[in-house]
Formats: sequence, C-alpha cells, structure tokens
Amino acid sequence: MVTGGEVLVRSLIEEGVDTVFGLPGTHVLGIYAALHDYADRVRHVLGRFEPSMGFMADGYSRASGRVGVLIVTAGPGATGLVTPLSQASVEGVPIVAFAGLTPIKTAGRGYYHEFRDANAQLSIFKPFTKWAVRVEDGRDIPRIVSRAFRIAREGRPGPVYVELPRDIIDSDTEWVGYTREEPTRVKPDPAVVDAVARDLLNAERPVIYVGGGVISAEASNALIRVAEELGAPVVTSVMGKGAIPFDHPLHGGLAAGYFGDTVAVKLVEMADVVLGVGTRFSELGTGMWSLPIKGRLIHVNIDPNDIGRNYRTDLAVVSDALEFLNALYERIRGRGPGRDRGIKLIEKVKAEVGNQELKELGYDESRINPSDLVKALARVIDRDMREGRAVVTCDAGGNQVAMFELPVYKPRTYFNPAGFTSLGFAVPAAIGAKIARPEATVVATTGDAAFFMTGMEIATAAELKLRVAFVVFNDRAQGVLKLQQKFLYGGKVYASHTYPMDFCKFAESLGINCVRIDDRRELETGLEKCIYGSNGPCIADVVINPDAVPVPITRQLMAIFRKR
Ligand SMILES: Cc1ncc(C[n+]2csc(CCOP(=O)(O)OP(=O)(O)O)c2C)c(N)n1
Ligand SMILES: [Mg+2]
Repeated sequence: MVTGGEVLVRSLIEEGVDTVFGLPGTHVLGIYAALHDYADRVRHVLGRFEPSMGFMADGYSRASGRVGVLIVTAGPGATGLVTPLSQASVEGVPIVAFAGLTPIKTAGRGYYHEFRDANAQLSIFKPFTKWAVRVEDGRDIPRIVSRAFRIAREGRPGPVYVELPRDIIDSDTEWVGYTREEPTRVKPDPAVVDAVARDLLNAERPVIYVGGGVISAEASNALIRVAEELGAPVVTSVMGKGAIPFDHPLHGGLAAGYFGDTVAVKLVEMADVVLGVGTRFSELGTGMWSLPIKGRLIHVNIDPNDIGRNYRTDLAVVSDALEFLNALYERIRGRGPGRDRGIKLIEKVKAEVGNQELKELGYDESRINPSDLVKALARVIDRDMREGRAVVTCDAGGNQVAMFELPVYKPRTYFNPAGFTSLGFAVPAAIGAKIARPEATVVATTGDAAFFMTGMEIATAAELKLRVAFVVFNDRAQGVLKLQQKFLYGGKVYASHTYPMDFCKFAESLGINCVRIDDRRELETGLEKCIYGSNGPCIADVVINPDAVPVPITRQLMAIFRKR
C-alpha cells in the first residue's frame, strides 16, 4: 500500500521533476513524509512565504525552460499563490502548484484553513489558471499530475493548480502507474504561411517585432534565420529582449513606443509590413500603444485571443512561434534579399533620427542616477551576458523601467515582469534562477520598496549559500509613484515613502556580504565585488539620486508634455 502523498511524489519523479519549491503545513505533511523518503530523488527548496515562493518557481522556470513546481498547504498557504500564479498566467510561465485542502470527510464543518464555502479555494484559482482541479481519489493522482504538466506547457504556457484534500494525501491507495502526456504543438495553417511568405517577400521595408513568446518557444535561432534571409530589422518588446543578441547587426532595439528606442520605433513606423511574433502588443511593450504601426500587420500568436487585441491585424496566424518561423523559413529560403538590406535600413534610420543619448530629467552628475547604475551593471557583467552565462531579474517600479535599457544577448537571461508587474518579484525569481542554473552569474535588481516585500527570502539564498547578488536601487522612496505624484497629480506626494532601513545591517544579520555604494566613482568596483567576489549571497545597497526620472519615463513625460 502507498499513501496519496507517496503517489504524488512518485508521480513527480516519473514526470522528471527533480526540484520542488515548498512550505509545509499540517494538511500536506503526508506529502512531506514522502518527500523525506525520496529526498535523494527530489530536491525540496524551503522558502519563507508563499507569494515569494511562487516567484521562485517562476524564476526557476524562466531560467531553465522547465515547469516550476510548488507545494503549499491549504487555505492561507494556497491563497499566497494568487499573486505569483496570476503573474505566471499573464506572462506565460509554466508552473504546477500543488496545494493541500481540508479533508473531504469534514467538508463544510469548519476545519481550520477551511473557507466558509468549502469550494472557495478551488474557485479562486479558476479564472487565471489553465486548469484548477481537486483530487478526489488517490488513484487519480498520476493521471492528474501528467495532465497538469502537459497543460502547463501546452499552447501558451501558464500555471496549473491542483489541490489535494488532507485525507486523500494521508490515506492508503494504490499505485496504478504513470503515463507522461506530451504537449501538442500548435502548427500554423500551411496556406496562411504561404500568404505570409508572399507578403514578406514582396515587402520593401519589413520589420519583425518580437515578444516573449519567441523566447518561451525557444525560437531565437529560427527568428534570426528568417530575419537574415528577409533583410528585416528585428525589434522587441520588453518581454522579447534577448530573443536576438543586442549586438546583432539586424537588432533594431526596444520598440516600446515612447518607452523605447527612437530608432526601433521609427523602424516600425516606416515598415510597409510588420511581422509581430509571440506578442500581445501590451501597454509596456508599446508605450501605451504609442507605437505607430502603419504598414500591413501580420500577427502571429499561439493564443487567438491575443491576436488583434490592440492593433488592427491584416493577417492572423495562430501558431507556436518556433513552428511558424520554421515553416516560414522553408518558404523563403534562398528567396529573400539577404541581411544587408536590413542593416542598411537601420543605419539610415539611425542617421535620420539617431538614438540620442538622453539624460534623465533631474540627472545629477555628482550622484548615482538610475542610468548610471544600469550602465555600470551592464559593463560589469558584459562578458557573462554576451555568453548567456548571466541571468538578471528585475522588479516593478522605476528601477524596472530603468532596466529596460540593459543590453541583453541571449534568451532566458533577463526577466522583467512587464506584463503583470508585481512588486517583490526580482529577489525570489533570482533565487529560483540560481537553483535552475547553479553555474550562472545571477543578479537581482530591485527597488527598496520591493525589497521590503520579499527581501526576507534572501534567508533562503543564505541557507543554501547561493552566489546571487541583490542590487537595490535605493532612492528611499517608491520612486515611480512619487514622480507621477509630482508630475501628473499636482505635486500631491503622499504615502510614497519607504523606511530607511540599513540593508547592510540586514545582510549582517543573515551572515552574508554587503556593499554600500553612494559614491559614483565606486559604482563599478562595488558591483564587481558584490557580484563576483562572494561565495554566497551579497546585497549591493546603491544610493540612487531620488530626483532622477528613469530614461524611458523621461521619454514618456516628454511625449506627454509635448502633446499638451
Ligand atoms: C504587489 C504590488 N503592490 C503594489 C504595486 C504598485 N507599485 C508599483 S511600483 C511601486 C513602488 C516601487 O518602489 P520601489 O520598489 O522602491 O521602486 P522605485 O520606483 O523606487 O525604483 C508600487 C507600490 C505593485 N506593482 N505590486
Ligand atoms: Mg525606491
């Protein structure tokens, strides 16, 4: 006989899972008993709070391309996953979360952790997960687990929620065996790809705009092949950064409307055909849809709901990005003008509009401004970034937008939560990334307010001696809110402060390294020391000029004021 808990752990092993992120509670101790017995097969990473653990599993998944797995208890354990799983849903990250539930036998009687409505816990997850399901018989566990993993990966990746009542976990059941389910790949209609190929081969100034879907489909190489054949510049959204190397001659930059590079935006504006792949054309990806698309738009997305959401589409293609780009290449191979046309176009646009080196509003050359920190970080980790050996996570807030400017060279090396934009993402996501890629140089960039949310998770990095650098853009404010209050809400600055904590004393209390940098001449050496000079975690508390408005927001404000 086996318990439901053991059937679950054996199912995970059959699925190929070797790492789970979890936090126990009474209701799931039956799973923990099995994890104890299989500790040599499955690594359990103990986090500190469910919301941050959800981000850890997310960072693990983005870094590795594998499914992030979570185990939490019933009630407050499960509800802690609402924010990170919502983010995973919006940003297309595959996660399978297992949560405990009060026993079926006592449903409705008020067992602790039970909602007033015994079905509420399951219902909460329904609107934003790809599947939310309760296990009602231990023998169903393998079938439900294999289905959960397939659904998380299939189509547009996303979160799946599985809940297990305590009596199912603890009771004896039987092992019925495990069959892995492979996801079906969504392939494009061949006739539609023919039409796309015709359009693109006839175009004079085609431009490819790529989003995060190209990265999650592992389609970077396929993208570059297509772009080189067509002589088409490639521009990206924030989520698409890294789909093409920053220094590739056909890389046209970040086309995020008024948040983005002038050259990238102009390339899109001038294009007679825009091929949008793996993108929703979301608000941050287009600068509140200030990105002008004037030519024919071919929109490729795996989810038909994401096609035509924001821009009128001339040709819609429902497909996985890799399947589409490979099918397109088959049709254009040897028939395009080659990459020089695109390189020349980028040069021409650069000469016309330039990528002016823009200084932040409020830039102060005696202090450290956000752009100084972004540039110094880019220089310090340059080699690792170029070789795909670094992973950088970003948070929400002004620092997140400043980080739009970081050069990125490889897919799965830059996680900026530009879709759901939850504060507190960067620290735990970096820990998850380091667990996925122990050899990588991992850097979290975060604001001070964000740090207050999930910084306690650095205890997990300390416990596991993970070499991760946590770089705090410390402006002693919820900067992005404060600047909007100043510029857009009549100066009514209110409740946008933080508490001036000593981050290095916090580091000391965890027994980890810290550098405090408030002299711009020490910026690079300080970062270098923190990122490379430590065996375990390190915090870099970087004192930022609180009056500087990050470059992309400076661009946005300038565009807004120009219109007024
Ligand atoms: C969970 C969550 N709560 C609230 C917000 C709204 N929010 C966006 S930015 C921000 C303040 C950010 O301050 P900080 O982390 O210091 O970054 P800064 O803007 O100063 O760089 C807040 C509260 C959010 N995005 N996520
Ligand atoms: Mg701040």
